[in-house]
Amino acid sequence: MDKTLQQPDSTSIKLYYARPSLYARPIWLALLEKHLPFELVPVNLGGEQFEAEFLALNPFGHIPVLIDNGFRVIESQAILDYLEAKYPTRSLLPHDPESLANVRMVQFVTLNELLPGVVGLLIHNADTPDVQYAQFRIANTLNFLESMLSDAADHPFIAGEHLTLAEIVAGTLVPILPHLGISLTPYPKLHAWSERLLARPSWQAIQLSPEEWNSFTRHMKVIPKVWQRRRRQRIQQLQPV
Ligand SMILES: N[C@@H](CCC(=O)N[C@@H](CS)C(=O)NCC(=O)O)C(=O)O
Repeated sequence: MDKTLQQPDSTSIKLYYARPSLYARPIWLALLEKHLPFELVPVNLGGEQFEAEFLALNPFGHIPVLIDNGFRVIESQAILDYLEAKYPTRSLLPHDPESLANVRMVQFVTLNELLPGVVGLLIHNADTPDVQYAQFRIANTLNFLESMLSDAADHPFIAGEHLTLAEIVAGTLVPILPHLGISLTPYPKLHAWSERLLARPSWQAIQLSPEEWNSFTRHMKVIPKVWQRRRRQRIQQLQPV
């Protein structure tokens, strides 16, 4: 057996995360779907990400960070690729070019369109052009995702029969939209897909309570501005006088 593809021992994988983090949740799901043993290390995003100990792990001060047997990986999509290459037994990526392209499109459209749309909706005030643009980005993405799904019973996932990184990434965000007041009813295939994912043990294991969602949406109104201020202060401190 290729030594680089072996199963980890029970303590070798550590995931630095926060329960509601939309970037960390896909990693958490991938570890569960791959049935890998791992340890969760909570990071308090109220400031712990700016402490020297954490900056030594990720100089950009973001979660998620994955440590596997001493090897450090930052950036959520790089972590997903690493896990897939290192632990391919329960594969989350198709090999045929068209399915692979579909999966990658869904991953990146989710991160580059849907996620900024959702954040825009949470941080801006109602009835402003910023909110209208956020709503447009969300609806545009949901229409796109709806077009990527099929009604066929043997095609329950974006890439067909098997769950992939398309579900791991888009499936972290789409099912929470109803908590943010965005109904999935106009998107019947996406709605059914979302319900299928929510019924899986891995999705249930990472489920947040209504209180956690409320606290997350309240925090999102202020916390990105606090992070930005802390980052500017850090850059000023680093500048030569
Ligand atoms: N591009 C990074 C983004 C990670 C990111 O922005 N993480 C947020 C949590 S959801 C964070 O750590 N925020 C704290 C901060 O920016 O200070 C990735 O994909 O991993």
